[in-house]
Amino acid sequence: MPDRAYIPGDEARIMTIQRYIAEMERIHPDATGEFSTLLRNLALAAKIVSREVRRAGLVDILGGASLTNVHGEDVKKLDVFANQMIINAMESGGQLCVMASEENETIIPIPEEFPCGHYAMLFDPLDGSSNIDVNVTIGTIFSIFHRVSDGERGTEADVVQSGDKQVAAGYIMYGSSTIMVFTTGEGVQGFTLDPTIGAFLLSHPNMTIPKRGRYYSVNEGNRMLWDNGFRRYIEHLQTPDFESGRPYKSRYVGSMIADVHRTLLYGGVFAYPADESNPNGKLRLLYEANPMAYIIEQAGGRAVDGSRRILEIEPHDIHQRTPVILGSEEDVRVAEAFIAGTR
Ligand code: P6P
Repeated sequence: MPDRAYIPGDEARIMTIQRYIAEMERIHPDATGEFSTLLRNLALAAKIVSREVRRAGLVDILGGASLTNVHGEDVKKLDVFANQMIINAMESGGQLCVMASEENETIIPIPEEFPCGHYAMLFDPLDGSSNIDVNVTIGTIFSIFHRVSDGERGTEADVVQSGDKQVAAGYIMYGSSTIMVFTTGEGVQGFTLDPTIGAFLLSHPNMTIPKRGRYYSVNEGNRMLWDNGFRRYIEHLQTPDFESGRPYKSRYVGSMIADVHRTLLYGGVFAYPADESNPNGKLRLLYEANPMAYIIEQAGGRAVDGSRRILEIEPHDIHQRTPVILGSEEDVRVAEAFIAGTR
């Protein structure tokens, strides 16, 4: 595996996502190829969604559809397209027994005409969709489990599992470039789409998050709604103390993928804590918090709900919410101390 990013002209060292998956299969003799095929199909869906996101402003796909999703939120046409594209790309492959999506109230069964596989996948087809019309970075988040049910078809139990049981998780970010970042439990790899050849190329091998950063990322419009401990934590970050690198810089896109990706690369903390209007937090545990927490922990960081690891939370509902504080380990532990009142 190359130990540095791809350099143009360095063709001999091009590592496409296909070659990477094949390499992973080769070094895991028990690999059946089913998981590899699943990742390849997901990469294909990502390329198609990426193409539509890039064209959105040109083919009048912008603007709200006359639909709302299960949460009563105005669903943009691109959400609908991305959701259906991913379902179409994944349901026929034979690797999945069931899916679940932010856009669907209940599980998405695999149609009878297709074989049932050994995996279950949850996804947020287009996270940050409120930013679609203003051309701000959005993305797809996914979380993959082994199935646990043993019937003919998959069930809700296959997707309502704790984050520690994920076998893979990641995101595709449609930003200045399209990048697919994922983990299969052996570190975090980033692949950037080269649209001229339609291939994802390994651009960020073995991603690790700095142990501490200089950025915090939170919606400060909720400041008066936070509990006292979290508010004191943010004030701590804003208090000048040049020896300890404070004040931190504030960065907030409003698309979880963009804010988490920057935190992964630069360090610091991203948070959407509980507040008076969102007592359980705003972000969804199964298809937003869990996959991002798996990525961050695999990169050497920490991801909590304020008092425990997100990946330990025992879920009860596909769409349940959780507070999220994730990022550099040292930064998150300081946040936890303020929330616990020990600082
Ligand atoms: P707010 C986008 O709608 C999203 O689900 C996440 O991507 C993002 O982190 C959060 O909500 C933004 O929420 O309340 O700051 O607009």
